[in-house]
Amino acid sequence: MKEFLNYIDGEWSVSSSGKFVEVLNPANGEVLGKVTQSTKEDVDRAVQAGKRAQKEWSLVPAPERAEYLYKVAFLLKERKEEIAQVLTIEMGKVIEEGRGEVQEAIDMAFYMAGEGRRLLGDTIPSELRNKFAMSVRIPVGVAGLITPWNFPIAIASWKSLPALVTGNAVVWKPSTETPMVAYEFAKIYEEVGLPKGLLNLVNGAGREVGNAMVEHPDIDLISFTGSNEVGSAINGRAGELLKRTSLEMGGKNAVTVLADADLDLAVDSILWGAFGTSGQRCTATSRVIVHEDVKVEIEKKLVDRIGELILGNGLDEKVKIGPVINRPALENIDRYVRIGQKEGAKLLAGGHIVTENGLESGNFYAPTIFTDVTPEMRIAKEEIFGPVLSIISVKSLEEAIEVNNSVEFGLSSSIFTADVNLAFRAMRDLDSGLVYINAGTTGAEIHLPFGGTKGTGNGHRDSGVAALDVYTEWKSVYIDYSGKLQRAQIDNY
Ligand code: UN1
Repeated sequence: MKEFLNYIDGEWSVSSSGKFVEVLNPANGEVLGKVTQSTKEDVDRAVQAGKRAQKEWSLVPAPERAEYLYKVAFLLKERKEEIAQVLTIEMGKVIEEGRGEVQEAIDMAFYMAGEGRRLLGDTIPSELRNKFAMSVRIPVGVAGLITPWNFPIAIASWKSLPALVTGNAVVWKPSTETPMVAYEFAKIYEEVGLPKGLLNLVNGAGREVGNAMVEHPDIDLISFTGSNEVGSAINGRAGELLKRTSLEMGGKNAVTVLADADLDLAVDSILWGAFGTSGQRCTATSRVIVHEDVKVEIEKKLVDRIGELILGNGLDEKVKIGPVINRPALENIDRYVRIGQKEGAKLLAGGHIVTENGLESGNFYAPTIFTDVTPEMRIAKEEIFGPVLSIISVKSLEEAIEVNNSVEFGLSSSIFTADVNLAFRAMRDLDSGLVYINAGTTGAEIHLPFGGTKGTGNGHRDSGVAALDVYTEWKSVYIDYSGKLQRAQIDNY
C-alpha cells in the first residue's frame, strides 16, 4: 500500500509513532494509501531543522529566493493535469475544478516570485536634519502552517510561498484527508532544490500535531485555515503565548438578487457558487437574499435547472458535482437538512443522501434548496459546508444588507442589480472581506487579499500583497549622519 510520509530536514520519514491512518477516495470508499501519524517529537525535529535552515535563508537576497519560487511555478504548470487528477481522486472535487485549483497555486507561485524583487518597505523623512529613516521587512522566523482539505494545494500555496520568499522556514501540517496532494507539493519543493529544512511537512490527524505547533517556542507564527472551533482554540492558546496568528475560518455567504437584476445570470452564479465543490468552499453561496418581487421566478429557475447538476466521480468530465469529503461530513449535512425542516423551511429540491445509481459507496449529497427561510433559522446562520442553499425574501436593499450582515461571519457577499448607484451602496455596506457585484460569491483571485471580517478571521489576509504582513515584521531604521547628538522631539523644536 502507498505510504505518505513526513518530509523533515530534506528527508522522507515515518513518524516516531509508527502509526498510519488510511486515506479514502470519497467518491467510492476505495483505500488510496495510508498516511503517517506524527507526534510532538516529529514537530520538534521539523522546527529544529527549520530554525537551522532559516538562519542562512534569511541572508539569501530575496530575488535569489524568488528563483526557487519560479521553478515551483513552472513545475506546477508542467504537472497541472497530474496533480489535478490526484486532487479529484483524493478530495473529490470535479476534475475541471481540480485543474482550476492547481492553476491558483501556479498563479500564486509566479506572483510571490515577483515579490522577491519588491518586498517594499518605506523611506520616510526624518524630523531631523542629516538623518535618514526607513522601514524594512524582516522574516518572522519559523512559520507554522495548518491547511485544510478543501483547497489542499491552493491554500498551502497561499501560505508557504509568501513565507518562503520573505525569508522564513516552514513547518506545514496539511489535513490528513489530503496527504497525497501535500506529498505532490512537498516533492516539488524538493525537486526545485529548495535548501533542506526550509519546507518541512508533518502529517497527523487529531489535535496532537497542531497543539505541538502552537505550543512550540520556536514556531513564531501560526497561519491557519479551517473551522472556527479549531481557529478559536489556536488563537486562545497562541494569545497566551503572545504568538502571532493569521486565521481564516468560516463563511455564511449570500447572493442578494434585486428586482432589476439579470435573473438568468444570477441563477447561473448561484448554482455554481452553492453547488460547485459540493458547497465545500468557505466562499460557497449558502444564502440567497431575494427581493420579494422576483422570489417565485428565482425559485422556479433554480429548481428547473438543478437537474443539470450531474453527480458522480469527478474524474468523469460530464460530472458537475463530486462527493463531500467523508462520512461524518455527509451525516452533518443531512442533520442540518432535518434541522431546516423542523424549523419550518420549505424544501424545494434535494434533501437526502444519494443512495442510487452506484453512488451509495461514495459520500454524495443531493443538491438541496430550502425556501421561506428566515434569518433567525439555524440553517440561515450556521456554516453547513455542503450543498445546501437557503432562500430568504426581503422587501428592499436596506433589508437585504441587514440580513446579509446579520450572521457571525463576513467572508464573501454578492449582489446582482442593474442599478450602479445601488451596487456602489451595497459595496460599501456589505460587511465582508470580499464583495462581488454581478458575480457570485466564489472565485477570488490570488493577487488580491483574501479573508473576512467578524468571525471569519482575525484581521489578517492570505494572498495578495497583504500576505506579506503575515510573514514579516517591520524594522524601523534611523541613520544619523550629522556626526553629533540630535535628540528627537527636543532639538528640532
Ligand atoms: C476556500 O474555500 O477556502 O474564491 C478558498 C474561491 C477560491 C478559494 C476558496 N479561489 O472560491
